[in-house]
Amino acid sequence: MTAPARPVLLTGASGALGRHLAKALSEHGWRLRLTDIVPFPDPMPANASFVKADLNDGVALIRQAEGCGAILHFGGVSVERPFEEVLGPNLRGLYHVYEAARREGARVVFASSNHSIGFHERPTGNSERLDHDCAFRPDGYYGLSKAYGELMGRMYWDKHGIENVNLRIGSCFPKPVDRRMLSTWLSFGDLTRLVERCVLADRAGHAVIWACSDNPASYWGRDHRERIGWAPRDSAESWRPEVAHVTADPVTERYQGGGYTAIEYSRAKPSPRDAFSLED
Ligand code: 15L
Repeated sequence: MTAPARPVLLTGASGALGRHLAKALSEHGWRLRLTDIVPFPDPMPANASFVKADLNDGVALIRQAEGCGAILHFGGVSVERPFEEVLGPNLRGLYHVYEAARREGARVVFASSNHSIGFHERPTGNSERLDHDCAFRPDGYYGLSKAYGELMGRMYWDKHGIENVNLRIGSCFPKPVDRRMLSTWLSFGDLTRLVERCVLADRAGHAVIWACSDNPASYWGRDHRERIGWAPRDSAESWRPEVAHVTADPVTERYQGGGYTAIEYSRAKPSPRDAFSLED
């Protein structure tokens, strides 16, 4: 495995995905700058350094990104939270990441989420799988911040030529733990290989990738994976017998975002299925 010519900055290094990537990419010889608002909990990987910083601090990010060829932006609030808690780390933080990338001419790999499109209904067959250019249907303030990040990537590519790959991550955990994850699960191995291709691919432009493993029950179809040369190798399907569990909540079970869609849901009735196209 080749290592990039320039160091790579990883935000959110102390989170679950950040810790995994720091270790895995370091093992492949990558030079890493790690940052997070909380201390890095693991032994420092080879060729890596850590600086504690807040994503609200744009000057700190610019310093950390100096000389970097790519920024893996995995930092910020990673679950649904009230708007005021999401605002600083996720919205202002994205601006700081993109401004740092602009100064360095660095490529951004953005940990977006399925929650940017979480209010799409779950498909009933392969023909109804969602493509990357579907409408954003965020399922809360967290998902909305991810849609904003993808659009920020669109704008920085169109206006400044800053390349970016937006990973609509499904559910990246050691294994699927409920039935929804048979569709949304992303293995750590597939995540590592995906991030490697995002950085090493000759060209990326503005790309959007459904970041889930090769799950037969996936909700998602076309995206830009061929452009970067990635294909997932793992599959959630072998866990099916262990994860039969379905919640009793009709909102959770109806939409792709699962439980996030039901948080503070206040429609008197769900939107009618047969009128759905009228609401797009
Ligand atoms: C996410 O975006 C979250 O960061 C993660 O904790 C999971 O909730 C995941 O989505 C999911 O939808 O399973």
